[in-house]
Amino acid sequence: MLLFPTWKAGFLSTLLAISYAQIHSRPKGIQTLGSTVSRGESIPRPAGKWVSPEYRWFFEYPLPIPSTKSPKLTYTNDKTHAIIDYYEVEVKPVKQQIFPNLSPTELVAYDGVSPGPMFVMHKGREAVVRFSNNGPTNMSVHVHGQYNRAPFDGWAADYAYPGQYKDYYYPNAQNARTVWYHDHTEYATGEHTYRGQDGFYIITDSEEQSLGLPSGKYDVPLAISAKVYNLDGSLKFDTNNNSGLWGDIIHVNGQPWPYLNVEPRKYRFRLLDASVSRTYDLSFVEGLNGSAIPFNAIASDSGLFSQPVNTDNIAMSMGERYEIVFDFSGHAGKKIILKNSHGLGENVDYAATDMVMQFNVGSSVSDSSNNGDVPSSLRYIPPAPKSDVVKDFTFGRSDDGTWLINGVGFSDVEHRILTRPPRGDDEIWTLHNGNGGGTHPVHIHLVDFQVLSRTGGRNNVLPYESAGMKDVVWLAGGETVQVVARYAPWDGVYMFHCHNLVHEDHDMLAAFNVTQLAKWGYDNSTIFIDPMQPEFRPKNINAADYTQDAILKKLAWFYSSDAYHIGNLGAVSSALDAYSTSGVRAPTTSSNSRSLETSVLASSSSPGIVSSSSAISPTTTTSAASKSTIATTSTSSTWSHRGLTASTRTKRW
Ligand SMILES: [Cu+2]
Repeated sequence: MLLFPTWKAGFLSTLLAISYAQIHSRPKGIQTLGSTVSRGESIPRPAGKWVSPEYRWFFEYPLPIPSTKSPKLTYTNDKTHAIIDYYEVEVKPVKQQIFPNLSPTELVAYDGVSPGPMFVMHKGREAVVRFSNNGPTNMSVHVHGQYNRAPFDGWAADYAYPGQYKDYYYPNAQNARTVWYHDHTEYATGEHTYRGQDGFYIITDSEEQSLGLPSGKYDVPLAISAKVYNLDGSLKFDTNNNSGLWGDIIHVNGQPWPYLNVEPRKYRFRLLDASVSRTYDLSFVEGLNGSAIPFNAIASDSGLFSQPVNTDNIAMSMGERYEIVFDFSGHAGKKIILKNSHGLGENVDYAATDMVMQFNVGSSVSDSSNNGDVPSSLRYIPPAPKSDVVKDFTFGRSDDGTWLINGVGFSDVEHRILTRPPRGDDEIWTLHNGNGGGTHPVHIHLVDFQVLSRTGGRNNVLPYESAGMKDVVWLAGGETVQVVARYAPWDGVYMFHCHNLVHEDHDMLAAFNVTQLAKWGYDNSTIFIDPMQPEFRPKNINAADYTQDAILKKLAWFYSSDAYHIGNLGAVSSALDAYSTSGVRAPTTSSNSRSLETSVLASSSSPGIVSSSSAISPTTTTSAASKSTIATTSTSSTWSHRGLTASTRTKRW
């Protein structure tokens, strides 16, 4: 048996000391923790390896809770009373004190806070968020976990330069879920996110609210990330020869190893792995020889499970979210540590990367509402659809060190659209971990999927992976994973990629094109399929666009575009259901999709600045009611812009 007496008597009192013996002796791989935690007289002081300056303030600073963003104004349509909430976020540099003994750390963050302000969206209320780039680098914003139309999905080449802004139009039409927003700029997503551009975006709905889950101050988002610092307190971005950036300083909501004072009752925690490359195996432990404390996992990336999953650990990779309900009621007056296990996957472990944060449990409960048992039934999730369409994607490293999907990267402009699912089709994608090994959290934009199988590696689907719908699946070394999704509700070009952001940026990012189904009655005048569609591109910041009048006009213009209208969405879903069960499948390629792709390729290989001649001219000349997405052959459109005239539309679609 190996022994690692790594904790020394330290300098602070009353906290816990952790013996690493059992942790370090475990074989590699994901396991339930049987950790050894001993109560000592002093703070645990890791004697292991540091890359950053040694951090010594464990559990001394409180967990920051992101503030909830408020809309600046709200648009209401006169006729339909539909609502669009309008928000403004500014990307800007900020200095944040991370090390108490070093200079503040320079970040570039949403509203100058990292993580950024938290959006709490109510299902059924659309939103437009204007992101203004007053930072030093390009910016593209992806709301990860929501089916945005392609021009608002943060396409990597659709970036705003410093001094530009972009309006992102969001549907908020899906079931309650923990979504997050982060930068997605081509070849720079990792560094931009690392330096501060991420935040929570939560969708709630009445079904979720009726469940009596812990809410308000008992519903806590926890974004976990890992970073490296230089001696002067600045961030160090070292990708280790593009293998990964694991980081030795663990942050929760931007604060290294924080504490949270809790009451002895139930809490809902929304866990997010916001790290560049670090995966986690999380568990809660208390006291000497404490074993992992069971809790209920209730949701993952795409919302609530059908029923809670009792577990004593959660293994998660980058981009994944898991929600849990943890009950502190049996731990009054105690300290509970949220731990991470060492020896996991491809991680490089450092002195204190096996600790995340601490909960100081008080002795009394100030509010006992929503503190009952987790309901045994949380929501209906349909069984995984059957499909005989199986597509293979291999995530591997080429000889020159580049990370690719089926040998293709995002810089391979002519080939990066790897597949063309017909709109509404159910497809099984088989994801293989290929050359070069590595851990690849695979994120597919647009869809919610179900994890069907995992062979090799861990060789099983974890109970909390199969209990709900997801948008990221962890493809660890040696593994093959199958996921099934319906490629809906929108057509258009979307990305899928590895969420190890170092891999993504070098160059494990590709695309798929959900193709239209003209023969099923879809209106071919529908726009939004080109993520580089000119009128939605970023614009130069100018005061005239920020007046209330200009904003309301813009919102009316968005509303008239009929991008998401709920009534139409219902019709789309019904038509897709009918299509999907009809057994008839449309061709997988068409001249239409090909010519669209030509446009995408051309626009994304250009510098991308929108000239003033193609600047947006808000119009509200067509009522929404006249623009049905379904069952019309109308080609009328109020949209006129460079490259999408009526004649080219006919040719392209
Ligand atoms: Cu990867």
